[in-house]
Amino acid sequence: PAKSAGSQTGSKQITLGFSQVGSESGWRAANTQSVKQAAAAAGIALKFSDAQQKQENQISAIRSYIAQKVDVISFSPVVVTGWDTVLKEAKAANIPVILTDRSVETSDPSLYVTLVGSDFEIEGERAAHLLEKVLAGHKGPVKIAQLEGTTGAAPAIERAKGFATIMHASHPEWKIIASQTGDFTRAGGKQVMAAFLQAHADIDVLFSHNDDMAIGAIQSIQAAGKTPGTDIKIVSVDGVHDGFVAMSKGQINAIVECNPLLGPQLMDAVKVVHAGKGSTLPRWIKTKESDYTADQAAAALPSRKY
Ligand code: GYE
Repeated sequence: PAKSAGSQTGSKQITLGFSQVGSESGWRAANTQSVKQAAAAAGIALKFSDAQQKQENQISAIRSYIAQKVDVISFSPVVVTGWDTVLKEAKAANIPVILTDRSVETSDPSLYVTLVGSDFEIEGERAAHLLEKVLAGHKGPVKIAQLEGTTGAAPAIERAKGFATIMHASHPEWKIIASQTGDFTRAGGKQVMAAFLQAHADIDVLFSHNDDMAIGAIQSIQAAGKTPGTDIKIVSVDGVHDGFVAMSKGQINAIVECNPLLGPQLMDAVKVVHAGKGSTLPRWIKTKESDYTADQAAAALPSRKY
């Protein structure tokens, strides 16, 4: 029989079932592309489905991968809770699970092998430290509005937590006066920011859990007759292309980079797990990330990879 692309001598091609969160943001688009490209490059047969930010869709995708007897399952869990039942089904079928991007809360650590993704709590702390730089020289109270990611999602919970830790430890003058989810989308960011601006005349800072919501919020800030980046300082997370464009225009003041290009590390982990060596992997495979302020944006833009 003909050998499939990328397979080692005599070994059968690995099939990976991947359940993506959705298509909510520029980050997600880059992540999806990275997973597809890395699977092709590694000669791994990829079954891919988009859950449109709905947990029930992810659960059915995982069940269908179990029924199809894929070799490995990977998914980026939309929220942290509610996975034990389906993960136990995968375990019973002897199909190893690798989490990517986002983590789950579970009382049974044997239900997944490893997580390939970022440390979102540290990202929240980095956002607070970037805000310290952005506010350098500012005197007096700072009123902060926060656009949260999808409710119950690891990056929303942990970015808020990391930011609050630094705020409570070092900044009695900072206060979060409004905080709501914009579901990680531009439309959500725009709509929620418009409501924030109606309710509060005096917002100094927007902390947005991703660039897309910040970009949506910029439209509402402009519509309210204010200048984003000047009248309201903005710090966001991701570092997608359009975020960098907004930052190079001074509309976003600083961005915490969150790397979506997880495909190659995921495929490496898939191969190790498939070879039965999953126990040699760390429980958490992290990615390298940087911080950027508006003065660095124009120079960094041409070399951005997503
Ligand atoms: O920051 C956001 C996306 O889970 C890290 O999800 C990811 C987040 C990312 O929608 O843009």
